[in-house]
Amino acid sequence: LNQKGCVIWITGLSGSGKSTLACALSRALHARGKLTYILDGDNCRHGLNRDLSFKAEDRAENIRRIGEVAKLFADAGVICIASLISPFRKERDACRGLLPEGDFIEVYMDVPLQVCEARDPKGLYELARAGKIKGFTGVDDPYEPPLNSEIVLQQREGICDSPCVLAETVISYLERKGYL
Ligand code: GGZ
Repeated sequence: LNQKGCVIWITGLSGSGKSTLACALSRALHARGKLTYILDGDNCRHGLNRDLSFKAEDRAENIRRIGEVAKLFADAGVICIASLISPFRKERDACRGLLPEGDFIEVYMDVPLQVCEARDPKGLYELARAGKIKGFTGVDDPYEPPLNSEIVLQQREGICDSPCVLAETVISYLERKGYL
């Protein structure tokens, strides 16, 4: 396997486009002959993390476990794409600390709550506003935006790039840093 592993950690609110970017990025990397693996928060919650709720300590544990597994993939030379809300700075930084300098690439989906809420792909914001889901990130649960992400993908109302364009931004970064 002629590739260097790393972790691309995509953080942001529900509906900010994390999973969509993960998918587009994975395809673009496959097209370049690279081996990738996506660890998606929502998917992992059906298996590895099915014992975890959305209360703060369980979210922290969700982040920690995904960070540890991502590290294993990176050690094996895979480009591991982790996409989960990961609302806490401290836990994201702890995951960064598991990897050699440079190998943890944080991508912040900088999308205003109003834009995510207008998209509401699964109708979860509506349920949260109606009080049918308690502790929903951005509504009545915190999200701590990253302060020093390697990549910030800013989307604004009416100014949203396609997933392919966003993926290309990440690809360019990986090229510049010698991962591709
Ligand atoms: C936030 C929730 C919640 C609450 C269910 N808060 O956009 P989605 O639907 O498909 O992905 C979200 C997913 C969040 O799981 P993560 O593992 O990424 O979260 S964390 O990193 O905070 O542990 C959302 C859905 O689960 N979902 N309830 N209360 N998102």
